[in-house]
This record gives sequence, structure tokens and C-alpha cells, in this order.
Amino acid sequence: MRLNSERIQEQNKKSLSDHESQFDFLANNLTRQDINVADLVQQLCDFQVAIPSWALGAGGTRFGRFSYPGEPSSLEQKLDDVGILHALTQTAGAISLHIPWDIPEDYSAIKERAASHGLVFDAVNSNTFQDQKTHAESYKYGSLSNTEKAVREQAIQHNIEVIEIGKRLGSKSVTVWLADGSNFPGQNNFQTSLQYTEDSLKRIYSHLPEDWKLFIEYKPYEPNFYSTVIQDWGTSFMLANACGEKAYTLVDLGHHLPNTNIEQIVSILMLKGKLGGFHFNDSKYGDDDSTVGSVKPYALFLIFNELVYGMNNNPQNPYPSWMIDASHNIKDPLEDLMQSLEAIQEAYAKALLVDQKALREAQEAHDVVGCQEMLQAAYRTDIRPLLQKTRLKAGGALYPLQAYRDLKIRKTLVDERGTESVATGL
Ligand code: PSV
Ligand code: MN
Ligand code: MN
Repeated sequence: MRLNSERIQEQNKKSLSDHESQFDFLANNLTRQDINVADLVQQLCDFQVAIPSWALGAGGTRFGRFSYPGEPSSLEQKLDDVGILHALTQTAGAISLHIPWDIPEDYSAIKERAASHGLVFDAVNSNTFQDQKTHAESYKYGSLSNTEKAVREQAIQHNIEVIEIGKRLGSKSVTVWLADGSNFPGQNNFQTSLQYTEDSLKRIYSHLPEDWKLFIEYKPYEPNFYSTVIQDWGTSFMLANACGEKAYTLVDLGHHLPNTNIEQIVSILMLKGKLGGFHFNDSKYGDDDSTVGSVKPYALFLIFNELVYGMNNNPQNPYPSWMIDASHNIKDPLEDLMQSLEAIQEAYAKALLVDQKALREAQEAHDVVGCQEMLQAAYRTDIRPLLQKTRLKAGGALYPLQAYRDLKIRKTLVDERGTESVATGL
């Protein structure tokens, strides 16, 4: 299924005048505060977030999985789904593949299809957390950190193959997330595990093309419940430094223990020039992979406030690679992703409203109340008309979710793919 722009524009006509009056009200307010509204719209237009291929089907829990009707059952269909998201929102211009779930059969056809939707290939992800039928060794006791050389070697070779696949697609980065760790005290030697991981990552790094980045993702627990080898940002940072200048830390919002100050982590990584990638999601308890902004929207705004500061003040840090990493069990995955995209754009737009210079002055004057007021004033501004304007300018839908429902897109997908189609992935 392909969503043409005429159908979207037709939808927009219905709510155009409502939008105009709401936008004018907001634009006048912002202009009175000396905020350049046209600049804001442009910055929002430029902000693109990659969609992970595994979020297009309903996720599962360890107790079961309930497929969603019309799920994409091939890489081609996954690209079509992201194409729909991008057509409606104009903010999802990239897809991130997970190997071996998404190995292309015909590379030029896949590249053509992606380009026809206006999509590029973001980071490719390796998978050494599941055993593969074609692989001789098992990852039951770890992959890059395994005490057995043959297992480490297999995991290294897999990562190298993933880089090769990414090269053919035009990706520029590879993300390594390891499930390696231990379930019981005494099971592993912490030092040996970390040392093997470092040695293995260096081998992978040595195969990285010149213009590529290696993203090292951390996570405190799960699937192992006693220890994880790359447990936190410090461990990831250490490994990235050991590998070299093309290696970076990747922050996944769900990969922190409750109440961790993620905005501070982001800020320090940018100061050190090592924040490479970002996975958006939200959670109440752990790595819940819930819809972005559904539980802690103010925390997301505070994180964006640091990201905006870093992007303006830390030339030593490359422009981060943005991706959603969410997967849940019950919603229509495309509707859920539209909600996530909106929450990301909203937090980013609000962070752009913060007068960084005035905030700095208030910090230096120890005006604690003033600092908080500035952040909260930005957070409390209803900037949704600005997001609508951005989408309108880029050719997207004023109200993507509404348009998706009015145009009965899910029904079309089900008619085309059937109710039994199952997405590949977790
Ligand atoms: C692990 O929890 C993770 O966040 C990694 O990014 C994986 O690649 C992804 O989820 C797989 O679902
Ligand atoms: Mn992740
Ligand atoms: Mn995760």
C-alpha cells in the first residue's frame, strides 16, 4: 500500500482553518518572546527519527504474543509501513534493520523501494542474543564475552557480516547490543567477561569503514538478572574509548534503573563527544518499550533540553542518530509509532523554546526559582500547532493519527495482507 500526497492534502483541507487560527495565536505569542518561528519550523522539519523494523508488528512478552492484523511479513512490507508513517508525519525518513530478521534478498529492489518512500537506512543492528539455525555455536552463555573462543569468533563474524549488509544498503553505523551477562552470583568472572568483550569489539571496530560509526548500547539487566557485561553508560563509554574515535555510546531510554538521571548522562556524554545514538521509548518500571512520552513526558523534555544544549555547544559531539526503540503488545503499531513521533517532536520543540542564554545567566546568579520557571514555561507551552505547521510545510498530514483512521489505512493493509500475516522479529 502506498499513500499518495493528494489524499493527505484532501484530508488537510477539512481542518486547515482551525489550524491556521491556532497557529497564528501561538506564533504571535512566540514572536512577542523574540523567538523566530520560521527557524523553529525549519529545525523541526530537519529532525528525522528512524523507525526500527521490529516495531511494525505487535511485540510480545515472555508469556505470549498477539499479532496485529495486517502486520508486515516481509522487509518490503516493513518499508511500505514506514513509508506510510513518513508520508503522514514527514519525520520518519529512515528505517533501522535488525539482522538476521531483515536480510534483503534483492538489494537493489529494496533500496529502490526505500527511496521511493523517501527513506534511508539508519544503523544496522546485530543479533547475538538469539541462536541462529545456520550457526554452529550457541549464545546461551554469552556472545562477545563468552569464555569459548569459537563462540566469540562466531559473534564477531556475525557483526562483520552485518556491517557488510549495511554497506550494501547505504547505512553508516552498526549498533551492538549484547544480552551477555550472568543470572547467578559467581557464574561469571566480571573482569574476564569485560576483557573478552573489549577484545571482540576491537575486532569488529577494525572492520568498520572510514565513514561509519560503532554504537555500543548498554543495559543494566534483562535478559540476565544478576549481571550484564555492558551494564551502564560508564562501561559503554570505556569500551567506546578503547575502540577508538568512531565508537560511541548509545543511550536507550529504557535501559536505566528507576530514577536514573538520564539528562545528566546525555549531557556528560556530549561534553566528552561520545553520544552517538539514541533509542526513544518510555517506561514505568524497566525496559517496558512503551510509547514515547506516555509515562514521563517532562523527563523527556529535560533530556531534550540537554540534547539541544549539547547540539549547540558541543561541536566535539557528532549529530546523534535518533531512533525509536519501542515494541508493545496491544496497540496498532503504526498508530503507536505516530504517537511516539509526535511526543519526540513535541519535547524537541519545547526544548528549542528555552532561552539558553537567559538560563545560563539565571544559573550563574543562583536564581534557582528563575531557572525552574524558564524550563517549566517552555514545557507548559502548547506547541502542537507548530508541529502541524511543520508537517503541512513538508507535505504531511495536519493530524496524522486522524488521517490514518479516516483513510482506513489499517483496513487496507489487512485487505492486502490478510489477518494472519506475522512480522519477523522478537
Ligand atoms: C534491547 O533491549 C534493545 O533495546 C536493543 O536495542 C535491541 O536491539 C532491541 O532492544 C531489540 O528489541
Ligand atoms: Mn535499544
Ligand atoms: Mn531495550
